[in-house]
Amino acid sequence: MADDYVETTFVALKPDAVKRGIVGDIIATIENAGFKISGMKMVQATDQLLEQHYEEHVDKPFYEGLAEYMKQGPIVALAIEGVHAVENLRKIVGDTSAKDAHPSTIRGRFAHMSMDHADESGTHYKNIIHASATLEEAKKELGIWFSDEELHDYRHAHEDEVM
Ligand code: FUP
Repeated sequence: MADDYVETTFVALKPDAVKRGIVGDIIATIENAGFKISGMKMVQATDQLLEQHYEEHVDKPFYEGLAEYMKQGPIVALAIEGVHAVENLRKIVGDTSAKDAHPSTIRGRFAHMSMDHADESGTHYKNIIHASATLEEAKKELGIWFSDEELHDYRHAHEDEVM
């Protein structure tokens, strides 16, 4: 859609979301807010994909545990299109720390983990979902997880009723 405000962002439902069977609920939340799914697939993350995706974290002490958690099972990769999609999805997803996330957000609804607990117990910091932080990051991450053929251009009912 040719509109400067319409963006596509990258969302990943992490292995804990898939294993807990809450994928449908999370996708419904995103769809119910009026967003359009322009790409969706289940992927087993690899070291190569994660090193690209978490480029800024690769050298940090928590990276090894983060990568281990992200490889515990398949993730659901989503390309989500809508008005100010990057900012809106971050709002719907909630604070990185599930403990601090508002209870109306996806992280607040489905998790309560704190980073302190994860660090002290050696538990992975399971926070359900990822959404790109900036438009530049969204473009980079969509390129990592999707090929051009996997991103679909179609007219959604929301383009008439919501957008
Ligand atoms: P977000 O953009 O909300 O996904 O958060 P960040 O890019 O800051 O962090 C990426 C992932 O690393 C988060 F999902 C949580 C994890 N993380 C840790 O496990 N420990 C930390 O100290 C910081 C982040």
